[in-house]
Order: sequence, then C-alpha cells, then structure tokens
Amino acid sequence: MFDSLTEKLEAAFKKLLGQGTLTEDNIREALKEVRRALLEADVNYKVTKDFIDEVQKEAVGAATLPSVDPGQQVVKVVHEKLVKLLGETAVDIVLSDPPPAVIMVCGLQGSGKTTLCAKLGLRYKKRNKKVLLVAADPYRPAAIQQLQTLGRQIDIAVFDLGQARPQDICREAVAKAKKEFVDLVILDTAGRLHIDDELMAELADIKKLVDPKEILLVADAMTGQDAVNVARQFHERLQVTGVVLSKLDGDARGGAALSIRAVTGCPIKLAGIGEKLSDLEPFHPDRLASRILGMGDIVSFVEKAQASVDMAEAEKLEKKLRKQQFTLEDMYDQLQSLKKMGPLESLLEMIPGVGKALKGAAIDPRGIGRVEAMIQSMTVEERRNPQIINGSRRKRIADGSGTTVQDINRLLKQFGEMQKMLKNMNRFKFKGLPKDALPF
Ligand SMILES: Nc1nc2c(ncn2[C@@H]2O[C@H](COP(=O)(O)OP(=O)(O)O)[C@@H](O)[C@H]2O)c(=O)[nH]1
Ligand SMILES: [Mg+2]
Repeated sequence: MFDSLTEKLEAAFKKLLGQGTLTEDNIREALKEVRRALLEADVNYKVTKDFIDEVQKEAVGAATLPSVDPGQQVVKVVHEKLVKLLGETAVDIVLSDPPPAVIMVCGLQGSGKTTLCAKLGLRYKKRNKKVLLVAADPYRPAAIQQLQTLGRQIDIAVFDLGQARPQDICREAVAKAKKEFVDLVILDTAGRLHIDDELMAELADIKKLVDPKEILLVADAMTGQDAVNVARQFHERLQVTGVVLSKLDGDARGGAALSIRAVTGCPIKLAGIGEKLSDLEPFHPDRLASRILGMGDIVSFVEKAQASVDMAEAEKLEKKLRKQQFTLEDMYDQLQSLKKMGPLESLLEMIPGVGKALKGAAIDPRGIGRVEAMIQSMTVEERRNPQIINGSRRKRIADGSGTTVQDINRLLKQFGEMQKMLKNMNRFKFKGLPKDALPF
C-alpha cells in the first residue's frame, strides 16, 4: 500500500537526516521533493500546497531539541501533519438505540458497496446484533443475487422485492425489521457508472423515508482524485456521515486517502483491505500516517525526546516559580521559547487567568526583540537580582540595548508585576492540595 509514495518520502528525508543544522533553505529543498511525491501520488493540488506550507512553517521553528537531529524533527512534523490530514482520530460507526439502526451504503458502481454491506453484516453479527441486508439495487438482477450469495456465506438474512422501486424496498425492509426485532438494517443501494441526478434524487428519497443513522459513501481508493470528486458530490447532496475507503490493499497511490477528508470534511470511518468479508478495518489516521511515512522509529523517538525535554523544562521552571526564584534570565528563556511557538497572544490566552492579566502589557511580538536586547545588555548578576539595577546601571543598560531609561523602568516594573502574578497563580494552584502531594 502506497509503496511508491513511501519510497519517495524516504528519499526526500534522507537529505535532511544527519545534517547538523537545518536552514529554511534546505528544509524548503526537501519539502519540494515531498510536494512532488504527494502530487505524483495524486493528492489534491490545494491539499498538497496547504500541507507543505504548514510543514514548512512549523519545521523552521522546530529544530531545537538538543538530543534530536533536526532532520528527525522535520520527519516528526510531517507525521503530525499527515495524521491531521487523515482526520486526527478514528471515528467509529454510530448505531442508534432504540433499534433498528439503518446504515445506508452508497457509491458508484464497482466501488465495493455490496461487499461492504456483507462485511458490515459480519462485523455486527459477531457483536451479537441481528442484521438484515437489503437488496436495494433492483436495476441489475445480478446485484440481488450477489447480495444473496454473500448473505448465505455469513448466514445473514437478505431482504428483496425483486425489481420494485428502491424507495419501496427500503421502506418495507425497515418496517419488517421493526416487527422482527432486527438491530441493524444495511441498505445496499444502486450505483451508477457516473453520478447523475436521477440516482441522487432516489438516494435523497430513501434518506428521507428511512432516516438512516449512518450514510456511508464507499470510495474506491484505486481511483485517486476521481474518488475524491465523487465523495464531494455525494456529500453535498446527501450529507454523508462517513467515507469508507475500499481497495486500500491494492496498489492505490494514496491520493484518495490523503485528500478525501480535507476536501469533503467528512471523516473516513472504515477501510476495506481485501475481498474477503473479514477484510474490514476501522480507519486509524495515525497508523496510516506511520505506514505512509515508513519512519515509525524516528517519530516515536522524537516524541519521547520532546516529552522528556518538555517535562524537564517545565519542572525546572515550576520549581523556580514555587520558590519564587523566577529571574530575568528565566524570562529571557521563556521569551525564546514563546517566540518559537507562534503568536504570543493566542498562546497566553490559553493559560487560564493570564490572558486577561496581561492585556495591555507589552506582548506585542515586536516588543519582544526590545525586551531581549535589554536583558542581553544586563550582567548575569543583574539578571538574577534585578533589585541591584540602580540608576547608573539603568543608564548603562539602556545605552547598550539602544533603548531608553524609561524602557528599562517599564521592563523592570512589568517583571515585578509578572513575579507578583506568578506568586498569586502559585497560591491559587496549590490551594487545597494535600501537603504531601508537594515534593518539598
Ligand atoms: N481488493 C479489494 N477488492 C474489493 C474490496 N472491496 C470490494 N472489492 C472488489 O471490488 C469489486 C466490486 O465490488 P462490489 O461490492 O460488487 O461493488 P458495488 O458495485 O459497489 O456493489 C468486487 O470484485 C469486490 O470483490 C476491497 O476492500 N479490496
Ligand atoms: Mg453492488
């Protein structure tokens, strides 16, 4: 699955791995190859562009963990973005109570609808659900037979009304299911070679009549962007609740899988990975991303390094805060990491109480540069004990940093307020905690 994409991505990253430092330029160079690989895998053009832009933005600031090779960091960023592209978390089928729940399966001819109906039937039969399969494709006699054959294989009842109208077939099937205490009704609707209005109108009718809990669109992963366009049109017309990617076991290039979620906004819920009726899997964005990237080791290594650095830094800072030893030096370090994390306001606003408390303070990103310059012009002693910064020291620091004494005064005042606020936050945070919960 996606072998060629994986190979090309690996080749692109080889150039980054093992390089001491990464510059914006060599990241861009490597991402050019990633971009080409995605487009060759038939990933949607706009999706590819947005993906590369996001990775570039984040990768440039990311190369900072001491124990991690910068190239590995970039791999990690790409992995994160792939997971996001694929939908972040697995989303399961939802069945309603009270029964019967109705799942409506739709898609183009040959996409794998009938097969999916039987696969779903088997899945829920194993979970002790009473299932009814419904042959709602009256246009091709062979379609009814196909479902009957599959139903026999897995010993699940199949409802049909021969060549009756699909709307009538579905309505009667659901009525029968209610009478017979069926848990789950699965509608195998008719497909077409291409989307047409008549088909869509018929499916919309059925949706209105039986109020399905899930409307699953089967998208053939082998057909790349075509599958994405089909999914978009079905979704626009029917508000599909989930996409099922079929034939992911074949030599699909990856385009459909990687674009469909971003283009339709509809979660991929299941993946068909073979012709056998047991070949159905929940769709896990993170697992597929790791498979596509083929660099699982690096990703988990960086995750661990990140977690341990974050933890160590956070602990160090927290200790200082608790002991009220937060100095201008620490403030300087914090500014450095804040700068890496992006827009300052949005970040600060995420910390409860801080957003409001800092409103109006100098948190404009251009201001950070000045603050940095001022702290850089101080001696180590001054940074650690700001109270020694008297008038003549203020003048010296202002001259050294190209600022004014007023600027220095403002910084020291703000720093004092920050310390006060942190003290308050400490009190607030630890109030009510049992004494032995604190490590000091
Ligand atoms: N390899 C593979 N083949 C599949 C999968 N799902 C369906 N098929 C095959 O695709 C063909 C069309 O499937 P079918 O269910 O009849 O499609 P329908 O016309 O949408 O009902 C059949 O030969 C199936 O065996 C899958 O996940 N993997
Ligand atoms: Mg069929």
